[in-house]
Amino acid sequence: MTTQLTELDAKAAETGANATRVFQEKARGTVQTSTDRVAAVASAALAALHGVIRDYDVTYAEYDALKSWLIQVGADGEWPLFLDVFVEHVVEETVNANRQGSKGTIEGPFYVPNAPRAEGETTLPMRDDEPGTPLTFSGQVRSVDGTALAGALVELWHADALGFYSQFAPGLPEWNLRGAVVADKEGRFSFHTVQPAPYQIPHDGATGKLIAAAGWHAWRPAHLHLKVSAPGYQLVTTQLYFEGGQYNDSDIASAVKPELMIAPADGSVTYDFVLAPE
Ligand code: MBD
Ligand code: FE
Repeated sequence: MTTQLTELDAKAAETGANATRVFQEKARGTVQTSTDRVAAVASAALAALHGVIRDYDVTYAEYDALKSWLIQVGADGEWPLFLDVFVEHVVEETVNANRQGSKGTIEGPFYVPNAPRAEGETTLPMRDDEPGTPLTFSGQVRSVDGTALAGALVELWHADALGFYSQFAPGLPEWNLRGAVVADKEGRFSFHTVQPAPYQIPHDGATGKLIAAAGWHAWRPAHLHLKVSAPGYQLVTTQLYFEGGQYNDSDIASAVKPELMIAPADGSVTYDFVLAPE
């Protein structure tokens, strides 16, 4: 007998394996880096770790616990999750410190390229009985000089009302709650979807075990993920959060910014994006 799995059967190791595979597919390129820079960055990273060991008088038992935990992160496929939750926010902040236009924030581990695309307006792919409060999200894409960017691409992906992402949890249609709109002549776009729920890091993987062992909570606030791009402009990867949402002030991934708040009224909300030239 076969049993139909649902998203509630999600296992950290399967989610992690999917995230690892998706990352390997999109990050095939290697970066050209000089030996000087590798030596400088790797030495500094190791020196920072050596400093922690000295400062905290780390024992052999703790060193061995670290080793087995690191091995488990890999076995669970959770490097994309762990790094995006605890490290990516500083990379994003550093890389985009001087970029004009809309605020960005981290991409996270659950973006998949080439989602279904429509012109101007779309309803995200969803199940007939998709749970959740309906949400219409629309806006305009402009350049920093105010010009409307006709043909800009707005990609949207988010968790469902139970907090799970399609292609990473079982039982969900392939492109559930993932889609893209090509902005119209006035740079306008509109998505019909449902509000996502907060996202909880899986308990049964290495990342969840660290969170539990440290007594932290495992939640990200409810959020929409977006990528906005147009030829000749710098792509913005960002997220939008719901004003007053639970965990907005304690996001485990440190990715909430005050510029990224939306407050839907009567099921609708608008948010405009501003892109900087390349
Ligand atoms: C998410 O949904 C997410 O956006 C990030 C950054 C990490 C884990 C899950
Ligand atoms: Fe997310």
